[in-house]
Amino acid sequence: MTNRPNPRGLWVTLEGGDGTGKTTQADHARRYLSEIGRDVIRTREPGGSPLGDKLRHLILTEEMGSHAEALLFAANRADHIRTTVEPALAAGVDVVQDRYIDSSVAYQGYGRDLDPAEVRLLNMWATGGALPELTILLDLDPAVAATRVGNRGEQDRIEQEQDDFRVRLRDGFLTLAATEPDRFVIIDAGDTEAQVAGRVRSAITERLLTR
Ligand code: Z5A
Repeated sequence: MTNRPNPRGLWVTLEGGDGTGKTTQADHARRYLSEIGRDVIRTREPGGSPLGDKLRHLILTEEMGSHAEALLFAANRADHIRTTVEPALAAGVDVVQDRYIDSSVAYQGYGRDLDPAEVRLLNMWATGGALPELTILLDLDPAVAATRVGNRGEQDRIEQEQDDFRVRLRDGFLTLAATEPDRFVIIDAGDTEAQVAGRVRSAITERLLTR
């Protein structure tokens, strides 16, 4: 598959607002990489490690200010990268990851009241500057995404945010993608699951061929 063999695993993150289909597409991506004969793990943030899972529970259930929230996401990420993601990549295993630094910059920065540049800096410090080779941004009209999430029933603390937050969030993600066009691929997530999965596969294949 690769024309220049790379001993490190491929690190792919999926980003976007809630309800854009990241979890669904992370499953497809993991299955695709496995089908083409690659070792792959799937992970997520918040969570992704034993400590991360504890922090996930705190973040999603406790009321807290923006600074505390940003710091807990960064703490989760620092642990997740060092205990799960980096060891896998170093062993040649691909990592398909649901959310990463871009989620913090978009949610805690563009969506809330923190400075996006400061949120990015905090997270780059926490992770030693680790960035994925490919970030797939699933872009979807916030109203459609809200309908998808609403269909699922009970919502967590962050999912209960209002419409203007979701619009700021989407614009924030698109700004991030425009800033790093080599890392990001923007995919229209409004089509059927199978169509979106096809686009995700193409983005991964292309990245494997050019690394
Ligand atoms: N957060 C943050 O603020 N800062 C950070 O740094 C990080 C996270 C890392 C928890 O995340 C919250 O933390 C999240 C962001 C914040 N809050 N919000 N809101 P989470 O991982 O628990 O939740 P999520 O990332 O938002 O995932 P989600 O709500 O489950 O959405 P999703 O993974 O993008 O979508 P999905 O579960 O794959 O699909 C949603 C539904 O749509 C489901 O019923 C699917 O069957 C359906 N679906 C999927 N694809 C399609 C298509 N193509 N057509 C129609 N229906 C579809």
